[in-house]
Amino acid sequence: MKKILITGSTGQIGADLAERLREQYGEDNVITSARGVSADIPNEPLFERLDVTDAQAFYDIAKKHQVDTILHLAAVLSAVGEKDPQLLWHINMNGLQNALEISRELGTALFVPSSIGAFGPSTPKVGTPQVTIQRPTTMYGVSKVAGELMCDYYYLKYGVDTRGVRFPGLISYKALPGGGTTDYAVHIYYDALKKNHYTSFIAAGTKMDMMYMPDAVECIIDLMEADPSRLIDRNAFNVSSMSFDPEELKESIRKVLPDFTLDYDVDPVRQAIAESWPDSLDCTEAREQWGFNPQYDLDAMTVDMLEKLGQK
Ligand code: AKB
Repeated sequence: MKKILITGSTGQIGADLAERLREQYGEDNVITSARGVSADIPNEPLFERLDVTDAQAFYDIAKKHQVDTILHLAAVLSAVGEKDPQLLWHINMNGLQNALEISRELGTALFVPSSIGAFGPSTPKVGTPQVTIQRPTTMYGVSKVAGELMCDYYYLKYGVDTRGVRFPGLISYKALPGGGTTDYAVHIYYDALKKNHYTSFIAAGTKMDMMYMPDAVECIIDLMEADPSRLIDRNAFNVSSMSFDPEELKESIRKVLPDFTLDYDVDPVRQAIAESWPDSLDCTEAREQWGFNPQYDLDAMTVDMLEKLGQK
């Protein structure tokens, strides 16, 4: 990667990723972009307003900055998608189609995140393999499976350098997530510091894969910098660094805040989504093909989250 365009850069991943990429590749080589509906559009010199469903505008920005890599993060998440599946399909699939076509025309590499949402109730729940049954029951999942296949197709048919991972729930102190099922695992830290209490919309006993954002950011860089001759798979690699349910997360927080309490007001929509997803992914292929090596486990993440959020 030398010159990089990030779409959806004001979202949860983009905020951390842009900062890290500027450190590594230089300020002039990271172009951030987002639709501009958010109140806090960043005051960055290389920020572009971009609706990824506008093919011409997307192409013009990629061409103007002569980027060699597109990190396509703009997407609607799982819980919002269940409220408005048509909107999700429009943004996630038309945005992806544009990213693929632009990558084909301009010869850029393309990173597209998939998700644990690409799996469904008939997928093996524990030690979920890289290649397995993918019959998701959410529109988010449908778009992720279609997206993985589209990216593979463009690689096989046109030689576009597409790469992707299946992200688990991502936890960050910099930006809040925007309407996913795993969001409880971020909100809990904010409420732990503010109220020493959290009411979870996900039920006790519901395990999901998770990862701390610094590891997710390194994961994107490592995959995009990986020697292509080592990649047997491309779209998309299972990645995860921990798997827990709300009770295990509570116990981890209690090691730092002993009086923290947790109760439940379960949201049936997000609970059903969570139950349809795996408990724990098998990440062997990511480790072997490009050296996936996350640094944070649950307790290390909890200590860092509470410290950094406390400073904020
Ligand atoms: C969501 O919950 O929708 C996302 C995801 C796991 O892809 N965080």
